Amino acid sequence: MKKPLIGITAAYTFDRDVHAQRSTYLRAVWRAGADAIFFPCAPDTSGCEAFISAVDGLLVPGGPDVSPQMYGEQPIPQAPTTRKSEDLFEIALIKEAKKQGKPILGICRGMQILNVAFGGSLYQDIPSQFGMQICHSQGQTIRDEGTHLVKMDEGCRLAKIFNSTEFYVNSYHHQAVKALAESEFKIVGRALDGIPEAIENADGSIMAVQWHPECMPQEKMFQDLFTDFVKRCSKE
Ligand SMILES: [Mn+2]
Repeated sequence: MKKPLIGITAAYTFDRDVHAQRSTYLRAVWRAGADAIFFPCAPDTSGCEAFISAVDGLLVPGGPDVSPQMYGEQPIPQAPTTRKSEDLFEIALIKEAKKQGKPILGICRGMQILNVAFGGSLYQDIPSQFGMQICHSQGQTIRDEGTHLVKMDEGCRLAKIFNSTEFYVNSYHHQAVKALAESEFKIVGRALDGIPEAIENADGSIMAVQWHPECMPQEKMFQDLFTDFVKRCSKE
């Protein structure tokens, strides 16, 4: 059987002038039995069709804040760092993957920009716009330990993959889904303060989580997310 190929968006690191992505995403995809290539965000979106045609699935990873212009808001002072050109490119990739029927897995920013791509909006900053009952920005140095609980809906696709409806996740986000893109998604998992932590669409071709399962490979249930994704990408 042909090894599936997963496209992963590469982010631009301004201070080093490098397009790159964290190796944890690569390792999670490799462990699941697929190969991976990076998609650098180009200044225009004309290459997206060829990019998506070349792969079996799209992984939309973590990264900087999504520009509030993408959902019709002005930036608040707590969310200063955005790159509109990358947002536009990633949204075009997402729409092309959906058009071509290629599975999409979103992680952290990936979940947020998927929601925005289909018409939803975000909390630009959870502490100032939603509240501070639960810490969603744990220290960056320890990435393989969960710090807050997520409760999943019984019977949703992601709960079936995880074989669990309540578990601890790592958490590195100060933005979150506000208005859900209801035409595409259901919220299927939340933190105990109500912040959305997992979304999926009706046919299961798009799933996304707000935490970083790729950083917790010691938890089999989180690697199972990538195994399931790669398996769905293999079906042709
Ligand atoms: Mn969280």
